[in-house]
Amino acid sequence: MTSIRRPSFRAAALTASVLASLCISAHAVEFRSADVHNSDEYPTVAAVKHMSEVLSKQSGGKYTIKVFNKSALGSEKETLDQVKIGALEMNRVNISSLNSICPKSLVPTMPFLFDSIAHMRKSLDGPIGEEILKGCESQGLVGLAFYDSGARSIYAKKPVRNIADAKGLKIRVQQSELWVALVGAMGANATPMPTGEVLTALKTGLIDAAENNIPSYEGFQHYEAVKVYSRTEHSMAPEMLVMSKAIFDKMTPADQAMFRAAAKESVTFQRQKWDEQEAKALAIVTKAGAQIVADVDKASFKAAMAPVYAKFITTPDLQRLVKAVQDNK
Ligand code: GTR
Repeated sequence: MTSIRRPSFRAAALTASVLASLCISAHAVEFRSADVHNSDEYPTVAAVKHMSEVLSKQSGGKYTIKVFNKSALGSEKETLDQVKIGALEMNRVNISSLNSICPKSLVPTMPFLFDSIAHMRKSLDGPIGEEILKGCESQGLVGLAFYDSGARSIYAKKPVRNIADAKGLKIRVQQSELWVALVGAMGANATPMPTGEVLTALKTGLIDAAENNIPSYEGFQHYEAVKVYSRTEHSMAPEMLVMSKAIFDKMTPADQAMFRAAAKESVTFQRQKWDEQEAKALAIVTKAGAQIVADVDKASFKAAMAPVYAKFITTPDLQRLVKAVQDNK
C-alpha cells in the first residue's frame, strides 16, 4: 500500500498509462478517486460510485471511476498533492483541505457564514459556487462539484454550551490555518491532524475534543471515545470533488462536458443520501449512549469570529464573495 501513498515512479507510470489510454478513444479507462470515509455507503463515497455508473452508461463503457476510500491512498493533504501533479485522477475532500491551495475555498469554510443548509445549497448551486469551483484550476485542480457535509459541531467529554465551555480545550482541527485560527478564536487550543489519526488521539487523551458533522462522528467511531456532541454548528464547510487538470485537459471537450454533467447529477443523489445518513447516524450514536446537546448559545461563538474574518478575508475578491453569500438568502 505504501507504494501508492505518495507520488512515486509507480504513480507516474500509472498516470502515463491513463494518459496513453485517453488518446485511444475505444480503450476503457478506469479513473481512481480517493476518499477518507470508512463506509462504502458513506454519502460522498456512494455519490462518486453513482457518478461512475452515470459516466459508464453515457460513454458506452469507456469511463468508470473506482473509489479508494478508507484513506487507502493517503490523507486528504497527500492525495491532493498527487492530484495536482496528475499522479491521481480524482479526489473527494472537504473544502478545508483546499484552504492553503486555492484562496476562494476559504469562503464556504468561514464560521457562521451560512444561516442554514438551504442557504448553503442555494449559494453553492449558483454563480458563487461556480466561481469557487473554478478558483482551483490555476492550481491544477478542476472543481467538479460540491457535496453536502451538514454543519460541524464540537464533541468532547463534557457539554460545550457556550464559548466559555470551549476555553482551553485541545480540539483537533483539519490541516488548515483557517481552522487553527477559528478554534483559537473560541479560546481553545487547535491541534491539526489528518482524519485517520483522530480516533486514537481521542482515545489516548492527546486531544480532548474534535469537531465534525454527525455522520462523521459516527462513521469514524469518534462517539466511542467522547460521548457529548454539542450543536455549535460553527461551520458548514462543504465537500468538494476535484479532478486533476493534467488529466482533464487531455480529454476531448465532449468528454469533459460529460464528466461535468455526471458530477452535477451525482450531487442530487448525494444530498438525498446525506439527509438519510444524518438520521441513521444520529440514531446509532444516541443508541450507543452519546448525548446530543441542542441548547447551545451559538451567538457567543459567532460574536468571537470577527478576527478570523479580518485575518483571512483580506482581498477584494474574497470580500466580494463573502458579501455575495450573505446577500444570497
Ligand atoms: C469530514 C469530511 C472529510 C474530512 C473529515 C475531517 O466531514 O467528509 O472529508 O475532511 O471531515 O474532519 O478530517
